[in-house]
Amino acid sequence: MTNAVELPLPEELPPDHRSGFVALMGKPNVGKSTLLNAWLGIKISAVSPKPQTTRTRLLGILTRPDAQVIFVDTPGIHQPKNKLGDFMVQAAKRALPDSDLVLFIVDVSRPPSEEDEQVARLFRGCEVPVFLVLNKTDLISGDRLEANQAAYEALGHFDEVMRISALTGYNREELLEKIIARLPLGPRYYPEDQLTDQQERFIAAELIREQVLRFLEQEVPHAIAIVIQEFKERPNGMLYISAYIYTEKESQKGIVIGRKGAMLKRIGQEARKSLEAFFERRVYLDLWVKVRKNWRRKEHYLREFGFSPH
Ligand SMILES: Nc1nc2c(ncn2[C@@H]2O[C@H](COP(=O)(O)OP(=O)(O)OP(=O)(O)O)[C@@H](O)[C@H]2O)c(=O)[nH]1
Ligand SMILES: [Mg+2]
Repeated sequence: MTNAVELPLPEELPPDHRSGFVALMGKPNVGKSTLLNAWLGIKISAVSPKPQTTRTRLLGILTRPDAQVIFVDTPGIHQPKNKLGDFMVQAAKRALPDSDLVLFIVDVSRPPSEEDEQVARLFRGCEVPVFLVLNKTDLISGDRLEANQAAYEALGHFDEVMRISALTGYNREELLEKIIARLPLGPRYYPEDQLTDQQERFIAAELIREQVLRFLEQEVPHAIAIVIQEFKERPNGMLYISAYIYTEKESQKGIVIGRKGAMLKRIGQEARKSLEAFFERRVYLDLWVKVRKNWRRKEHYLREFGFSPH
């Protein structure tokens, strides 16, 4: 009798297996998170038509027999107006030194702005390959597309330039193949069934915040933080999630709740649908609205809400 435990054999990977970290960088609202979700085939990163949707760095892991690509979704780089903005821009910039390849994602339906130039400057002297990804080609064609493309290409030296549409799928797989071909030979860093480095609670909070961004206007959605209080599976298989929606002011709390609670109900109904789709089971969602005065300017609140520098 021995106590020896039989260890599983290391996975058999082909000798030309490639892997690495691919940073998705760019100014807000160009489609970074949309592209990540499309490649993974599941929504793990919040998407909205409003700028500054993504607030923290998050990994999306794509595993195939021949490669493992670890995408790093980052907040859009912009001129920060508060401590949350500082945190977001720092989180985005920190993705650069750790990456094996960078995707500089732009919205080619519009000409470059000062923010695009700011992002392009980060890549100067960068040692890893940088691909210029011209997204949203479904919105533009002809001479305007040519002119915008030329203006983006003038922002730096790029190892690859590609027109895509994250939304329609145009050139999406072609770009993925080009990315993989540029990655170093290497092992799988994560188990094949792992999709992200974030916990389920984080994804749940983001799916709720996505609905807040969808239904509320102007500054209100940006002044929101979601904190999951309880995340439990009930014996009947239903997932029970309760969350606090924090606002910065009493007036914003009123807007989130809406007349006779109508807005909160709407947010809750839509969030429940996307939570059920993600977790593949029935969800009971309990939402509460609270105020944390000017939380985006206060270090201790940022930490409490999970935006800590490390
Ligand atoms: N027409 C069109 N719209 C797109 C495309 N890709 C993304 N969008 C839209 O652009 C908006 C912003 O998309 P996001 O993926 O949230 O952009 P982001 O770059 O992650 O933005 P931040 O997180 O704020 O930095 C959403 O309304 C998307 O539906 C595309 O290829 N074509
Ligand atoms: Mg995003």
